Amino acid sequence: MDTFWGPDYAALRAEDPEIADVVAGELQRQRTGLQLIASENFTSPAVLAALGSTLTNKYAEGYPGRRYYGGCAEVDRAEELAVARAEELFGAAHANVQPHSGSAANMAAYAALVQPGDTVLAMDLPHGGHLTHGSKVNFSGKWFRTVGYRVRPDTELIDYDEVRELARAHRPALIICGATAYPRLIDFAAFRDIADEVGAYLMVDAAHFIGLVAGRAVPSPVPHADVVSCTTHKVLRGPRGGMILCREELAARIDKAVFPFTQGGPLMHAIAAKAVALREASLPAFQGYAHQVVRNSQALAAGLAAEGMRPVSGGTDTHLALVDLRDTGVTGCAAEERCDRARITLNKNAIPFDPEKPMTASGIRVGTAGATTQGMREAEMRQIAGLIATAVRADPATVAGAAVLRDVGTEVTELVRRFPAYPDGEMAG
Ligand code: DSN
Repeated sequence: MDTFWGPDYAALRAEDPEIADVVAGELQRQRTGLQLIASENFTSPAVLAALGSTLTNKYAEGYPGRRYYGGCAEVDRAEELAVARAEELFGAAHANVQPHSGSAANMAAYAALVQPGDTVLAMDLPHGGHLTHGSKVNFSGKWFRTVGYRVRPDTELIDYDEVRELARAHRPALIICGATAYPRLIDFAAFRDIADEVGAYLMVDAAHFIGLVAGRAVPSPVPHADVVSCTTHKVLRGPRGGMILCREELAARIDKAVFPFTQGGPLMHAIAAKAVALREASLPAFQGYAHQVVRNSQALAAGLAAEGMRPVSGGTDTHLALVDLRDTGVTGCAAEERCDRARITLNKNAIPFDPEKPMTASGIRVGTAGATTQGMREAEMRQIAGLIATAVRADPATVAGAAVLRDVGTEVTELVRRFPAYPDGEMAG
């Protein structure tokens, strides 16, 4: 019963050398560079094993015990374990682990809670929200009447007074909080109070910070929200995918909204991998990890501030920092490119009230989930802050700047060699 037919890189190399090169090249990139994208992490070998398993072959439309296909006994066990582990870990009455992604989870949550044309109040994308929070280029902005709230210009914190005023003025059916580029804690109780005052549902998009909730490093939205949507691949360190937690009364509506309304067959290999990640996140070591992610983020933000790169809102309470580069005279776009040449992967990001277009942006976003998985701590974060600052100020169009970026790249390679991602994961073939 312990036979395992897992990833066979030698077979991939023999059958499809072009894709084998991609897989090997990406592993090499992840191993030799510094990964600071705030929404990424390094999954465990156990998660990868479940992802690369024959569960991907199985169709299982429906839910455990009520599938549209035969042969689902094994995958039923995987989904039951994932659901039970999610409910236990987050203290949620109900979990749905089938959403293929965070965006798919959000679409299902909309489908369960509101009707096209209803008013939705959510955070403006340029202030840290997400495409699915009402962007005009997304279903959310096309099918719903969306109203955006922002951060305050002085503190760069969510303007709860504005949220309440907008809620009173527009009477939304749904209020969404949760963000992709907001470094501070969100006052879920305040949002609950506002939602109750206007009779709206409250949905918390916890995609970014659900892993910190699992590790007890930040407060949980679950007691306050009607629905919590999330991803499983960020700080939570699972496979790429989504998940929804909700109150018992909404369980049937959420399940129907995921399947059959917005999705067909679930990705059973991904669901098994979610179960593995949820178990890992329930272990005591994960709490230490989550707290270290936040300490590292704070150390990185402080280090960048010391280098003349201002953290938006003055710092961070979470796994990410948003950094205003205007004092350096370098755009977010240029900074991303320069860091990339120096083997530092991060992303340009709009800052609140950004004078630049989104594809140029005045800021960068950095996150510490991956580096912390590698074992880095505050001392390395201070070193990384110096490396980022040096890279951002080095103009690759000049001979001197290009040399500086090469030197930073060498230092990055030496740093990550001390903290290898996948140290035993040699590629075969
Ligand atoms: N793309 C994700 C992020 O980087 O935050 C959100 O969907």
